Amino acid sequence: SKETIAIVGATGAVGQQMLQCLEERKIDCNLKLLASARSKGKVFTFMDQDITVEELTENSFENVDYALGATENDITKTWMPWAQKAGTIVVDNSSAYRLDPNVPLVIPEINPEDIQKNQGIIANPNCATIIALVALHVLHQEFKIKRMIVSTYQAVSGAGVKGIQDLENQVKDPSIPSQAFPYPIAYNLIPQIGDFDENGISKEEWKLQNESCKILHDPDILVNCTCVRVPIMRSHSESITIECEKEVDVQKARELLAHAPGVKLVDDPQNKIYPMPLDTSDQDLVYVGRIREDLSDPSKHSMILFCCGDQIRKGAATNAVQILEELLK
Ligand code: 2RA
Repeated sequence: SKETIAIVGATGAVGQQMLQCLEERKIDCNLKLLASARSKGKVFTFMDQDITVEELTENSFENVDYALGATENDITKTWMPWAQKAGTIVVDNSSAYRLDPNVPLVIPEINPEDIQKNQGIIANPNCATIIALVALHVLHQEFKIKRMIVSTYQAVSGAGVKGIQDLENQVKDPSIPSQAFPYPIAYNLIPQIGDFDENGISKEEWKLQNESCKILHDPDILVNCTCVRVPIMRSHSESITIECEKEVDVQKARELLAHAPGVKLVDDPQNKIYPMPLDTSDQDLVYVGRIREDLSDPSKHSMILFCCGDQIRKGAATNAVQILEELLK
């Protein structure tokens, strides 16, 4: 019989993308769409069937085999116990459980073996982490990364539908105030994503450090990250310098990336070929380019690259659905 799968937070940017990914990847199932009371009754189509959004309540997970979580942390923490009580296995896109030692944190191209260790919850990494590590994984295997210095250029979609609306509104009328950001985002950059700690490091900046160590099973990786919100709709871009244990070989790096899972090598700068959000949006690959030796490091242990990936797809929904596919095998 068909599995019953629920999308929790079905009407948000990520929840809607999860629905599209399930259909694209032909995951035939009994689909349940759960959301807040104000979305109850909305109808979406899945596999040519009309499905009506139900209000998320304590009993929503009865007879649900798997759930894809697409709600913010505080909401996720209210319904997760209901899902666990019902025996539903959850792939959660919030950051609530990512660092919990009992919860696998998974990018299927990197550590799929961790999925089976789950005790009911598998966490989907942060979008900026997924996009960076899909690009870096093969380089870590070859050169062993000691430290990464990252600047991110994060799309407004990371702040959900409100973030998308802010950019759409302000491009037409810059006087319209932001709902999702502390300042106007059109024609601007905001070097803050999440609250700052006492060291002036934002919540988003800590995620790359903490999640990379867990996903790569390497507690020694050091990350220096600056996360910036940019007026781009749905793709995150990242400028990354890696300092490695071994001497780096840029040609070798290109060959590895050309065959790396989830990666598209887009690297011919002389011909103006490099990753850009307009090319990466609404598809699942992480584009990697601008690969070059870091000539500021005389030890030849450092290399620089630039990558872009769709935040709603590979940065969230697609990665979660890939984890679900592994669970369904
Ligand atoms: C953001 N990565 O971009 C965070 C959450 N999606 O806002």
